[in-house]
Amino acid sequence: MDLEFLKQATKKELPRSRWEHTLRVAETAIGLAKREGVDPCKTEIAAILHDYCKSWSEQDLVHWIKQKHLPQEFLEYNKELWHAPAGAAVACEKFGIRDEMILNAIRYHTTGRPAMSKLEKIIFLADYIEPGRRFPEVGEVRRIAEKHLDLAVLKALDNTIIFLVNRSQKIYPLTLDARNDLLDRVT
Ligand code: DGI
Ligand code: FE
Ligand code: FE
Ligand code: FE
Repeated sequence: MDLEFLKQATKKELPRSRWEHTLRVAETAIGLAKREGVDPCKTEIAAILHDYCKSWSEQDLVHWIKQKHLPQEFLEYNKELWHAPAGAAVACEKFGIRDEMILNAIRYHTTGRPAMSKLEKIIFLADYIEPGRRFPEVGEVRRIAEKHLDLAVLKALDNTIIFLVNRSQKIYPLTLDARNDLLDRVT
């Protein structure tokens, strides 16, 4: 699949601010990929497509989750999660991407999961620390990310879980599983 084509298609699909976020995620992710010995071409494709479904209506996302037999339990959790599995399905069906490394990086970029690949961690982390992110906790995660991929992903998961708890929101079990798994790996 031609990268320029993917870029133009995604740019058309997203509002300007979300497209600019996508470009910053790609740049951040490629930097991490080079350091971590991960294929920068795969990284760029995953980054460009990661939020492809972000501006879809709730109705369209529910339709895809049902139609494409994505995990139905998503529907019981935060709507913010839905664009990630939908994005992986679109990458496969609309753009013909069959590389499971890329599809999983898109699929798990919001929730995380246990035993994430390096590419999955890179997309998850780049999404969290790209230079447009302004929340107070991001600086610490950026600093950790300069040296330690796992510790930075762990900190981002901690922060997201705390954020959700403080807002009395549900936490998708895979996010808790991802944190538990990383804790075991880093200690
Ligand atoms: O799509 P983006 O805004 O670039 O970022 P994202 O795909 O990482 O979405 C993150 C949002 O999802 C963030 O505001 C927290 C929210 N969220 C809701 N429930 C959960 C969750 N994030 C995780 N990791 N786990 C949840 O259960
Ligand atoms: Fe996202
Ligand atoms: Fe994220
Ligand atoms: Fe994103």
